[in-house]
Amino acid sequence: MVDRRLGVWAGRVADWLPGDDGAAVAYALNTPGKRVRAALVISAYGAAGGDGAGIAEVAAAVETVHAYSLVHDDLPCMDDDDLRRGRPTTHRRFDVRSAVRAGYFLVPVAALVLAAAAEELGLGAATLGRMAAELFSAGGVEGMVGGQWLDLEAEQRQLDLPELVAVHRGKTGALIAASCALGGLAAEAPADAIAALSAYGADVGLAFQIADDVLDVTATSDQLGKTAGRDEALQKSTYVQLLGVDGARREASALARRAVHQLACAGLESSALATLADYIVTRQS
Ligand code: GRG
Repeated sequence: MVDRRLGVWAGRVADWLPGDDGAAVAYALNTPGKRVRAALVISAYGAAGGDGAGIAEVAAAVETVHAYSLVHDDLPCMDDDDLRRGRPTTHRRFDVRSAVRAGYFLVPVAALVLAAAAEELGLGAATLGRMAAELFSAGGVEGMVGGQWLDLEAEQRQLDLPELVAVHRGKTGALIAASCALGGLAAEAPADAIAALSAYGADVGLAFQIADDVLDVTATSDQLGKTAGRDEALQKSTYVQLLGVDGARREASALARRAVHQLACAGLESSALATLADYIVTRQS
């Protein structure tokens, strides 16, 4: 459902922006990701009692922000990578100029997708405003941008555990927590349910990045669809460095268990969210 919607937006953008710029945006939107954030939005919405098909458009808005972050993360001035989602990174497939522009262009596209989602779900301006604040503050300096900035600033320096938690919660955890909160907001759930979904998301978000640290040393580039061993090459601090592979795996599993427990304590039992928490720490790609 979400892939289809991303494909529609990719087509619109390619019409608006002729040439390589539009093609680069379409390429970034159409590449086949795992759509974990999309699955979290849709499952959180269901857990909060929502039942509108338009939630897939909310999920597409989150995946659009995520797609931009991957394009820019792979640039030579950031993690400088050649492979993403089993394909050449956007700046390798096109060039740095088009990839930089494509990334920036995707941010207002995400806002348009979110607005279209609110209209489809029949949500009012106040709810759309809360959803936009949730998505773009998670994507901003208090979240993803801030975490990425810390991550880049800390290359070649050994971070301690609290510093590493701040990097991981920001660059990866914030958008994942927002995915869950957005599901609750779109269902117009009570504040305590939204807080519980957000707390679940924050824990699985940190667990997701810990699992990523583990996979970077245990999986192959073929399995990951991106270059394995990149953290060591870039001299990044990781959970594996601080706790070892087994210690990092234990920490990720404990966070996933706590995430599900927190939901149960708030009266939000969801087999989909429990399955996703488990998948996030046992995935092989
Ligand atoms: C201005 C400093 C500054 C930053 C710009 C580029 C950026 C903002 C942030 C990068 C955030 C980022 C890419 C974090 C890594 C998150 C992560 C683990 C991505 C991989 O997610 P998956 O495995 O990917 O869900 P797929 O391909 O399955 O969607």
